[in-house]
Amino acid sequence: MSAKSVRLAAAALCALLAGPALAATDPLPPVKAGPLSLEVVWARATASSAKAGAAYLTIVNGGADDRLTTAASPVAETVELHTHIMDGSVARMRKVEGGIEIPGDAELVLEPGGLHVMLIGLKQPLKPGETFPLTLTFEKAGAVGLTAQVRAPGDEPDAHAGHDHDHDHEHGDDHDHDHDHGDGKAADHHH
Ligand SMILES: [Cu+2]
Repeated sequence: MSAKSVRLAAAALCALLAGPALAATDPLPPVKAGPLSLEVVWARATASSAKAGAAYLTIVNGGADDRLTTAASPVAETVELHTHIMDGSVARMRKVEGGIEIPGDAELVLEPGGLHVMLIGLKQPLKPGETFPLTLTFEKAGAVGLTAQVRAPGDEPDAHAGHDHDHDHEHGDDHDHDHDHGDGKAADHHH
């Protein structure tokens, strides 16, 4: 190989390596299970020391009521269905007993700060750009095998893309200031 072609090859390799980090992750096609459509299945990237992670998705139900009863994934020792509750001004996670209700003819979004699939005892860090299998079992629709995409901060889907972000941010700032004199437990809320 000539020196020139080596340089070209190196440049092509650099472009290849830089590409995925800069490009937004396109969601995988929806997975259908009876009247359910399971869309934008993703998880937050985790630090190498993290023992837990969380996965999210959008469930569009074009039929009757159903219930998400269990979840499983080979990347974690235990997978639970969680929600967040407010304990005073502090958001805490809580396991959803009996599963997550999936109302008929409606769309349910599992997202940061709300309902989520909790991955406990991660066997390896969740790295941006990687995918992992996630099985959700519904009372009526049965077990559905999905592929979750690990997304970096800044590449997370926004279920509220139509909302006014500037307003949300201003509100969030006000909230922080109001609670400056409060407790330090706000950090308890990891996702
Ligand atoms: Cu949780």
